[in-house]
Amino acid sequence: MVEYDLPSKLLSHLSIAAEHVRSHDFIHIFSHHDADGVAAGSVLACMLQRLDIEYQVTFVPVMDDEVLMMMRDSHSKCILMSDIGASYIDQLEGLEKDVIVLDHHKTDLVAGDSIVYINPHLYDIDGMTSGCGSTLALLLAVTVDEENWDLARYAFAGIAGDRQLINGFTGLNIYVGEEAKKRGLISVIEGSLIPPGTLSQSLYVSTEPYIRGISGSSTGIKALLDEAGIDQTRDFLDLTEDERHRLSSMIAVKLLSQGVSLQTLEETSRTRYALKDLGMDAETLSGLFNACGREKMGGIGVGICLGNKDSLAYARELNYNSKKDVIEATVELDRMKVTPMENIQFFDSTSSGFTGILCNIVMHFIGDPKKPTIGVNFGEEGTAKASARGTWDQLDRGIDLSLAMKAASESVGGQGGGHRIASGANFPSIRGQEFLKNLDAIIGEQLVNHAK
Ligand SMILES: [Mn+2]
Repeated sequence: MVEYDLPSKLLSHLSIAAEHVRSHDFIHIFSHHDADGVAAGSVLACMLQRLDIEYQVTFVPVMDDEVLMMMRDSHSKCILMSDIGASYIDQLEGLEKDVIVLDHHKTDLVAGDSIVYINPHLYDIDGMTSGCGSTLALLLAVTVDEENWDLARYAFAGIAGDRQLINGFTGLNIYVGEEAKKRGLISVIEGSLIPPGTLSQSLYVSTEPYIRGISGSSTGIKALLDEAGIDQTRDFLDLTEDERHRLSSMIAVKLLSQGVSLQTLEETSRTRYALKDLGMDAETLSGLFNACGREKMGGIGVGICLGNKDSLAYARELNYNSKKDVIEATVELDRMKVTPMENIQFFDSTSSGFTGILCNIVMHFIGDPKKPTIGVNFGEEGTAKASARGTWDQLDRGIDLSLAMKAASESVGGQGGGHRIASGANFPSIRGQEFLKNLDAIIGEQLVNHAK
């Protein structure tokens, strides 16, 4: 059992926030619209519902002046923010309301005295890896009432959404994880390559892993499961250990013959966390919250946390439909082939528009794992949008996609940048070939300079 104590400053901030919450009869929650934000906002809404406090929830794509205006115009005297707020923390006092901010994004801005501001960075905890919006929302909910620990299951979906479960629990998530395990709310499932969910569906829309001939193919799935001796209607969570091993090994063989790297196999077969009574794991629920947020229906997430079965069914359908669009675009791309250049590989995503998503899939499951993957949407009005994805291994060999995309796009009158491992660029569509040629050369130089 891992012992982890919450920082005392955090505990005192949480009890101040809880007191503020209890003093209102109507609270307006504002949260981000991604999986973490939807989970966090929904956990908070559920907390207020149980306190019999009236509430309104607004999910937003980004914190900006318009959102600030909405907060000012809100009929509530109390604004409770989750997964947003840090970037505006110095301006919130101007709202002249009771403001509570639960955010995990790093900023140098300082909060006004009257703002209740909770952020892992304030306690020297890394908010990028070790505590997110949902972690903080749950901590507030259980500070208000210990009975709210059941909401940990939904918070875990948010934590998974911000990819804070990838390397096991760290920081604040250790505390939340251990408490949730102790209460039997989450259980650890050993990693496998089988996509979670009902097999006939989860294999069909599976892009992580994308299994050539299986993903997007009902006949392929039937043949695979017949050979494994497993019925298509079975759920990943109900498989026996033996069945799980057998099916996972069969998928591994397929992926290896497809050219997938061992590292990707390892990353894909990561540990899963099953959520008690919900019949799914944290990443799956995260996908549902994400789909709700993206479709501007974050309120469905609130319904899920409140235990509404229709909300859950609706979110499942939303998510399945969007995944179906992605898998169809992936199968099509796999058929069309990715174009190899000397140091990079390239595909045209104009017809689907899923540039970033396809880039990840190509990088890990379709293309050459040695070369960075570039997707270009030649899109509307003469401006092309490109995404680039690399692997840690490529970074180790000297590749920096942030610098390369910036230089290549600027060389053709565009702009770009981002992270070393993933970045983007815009440039005039008609200069697309020139852009790719320059990018290929720049990556080549990076490799040569590193090798020296
Ligand atoms: Mn977040």
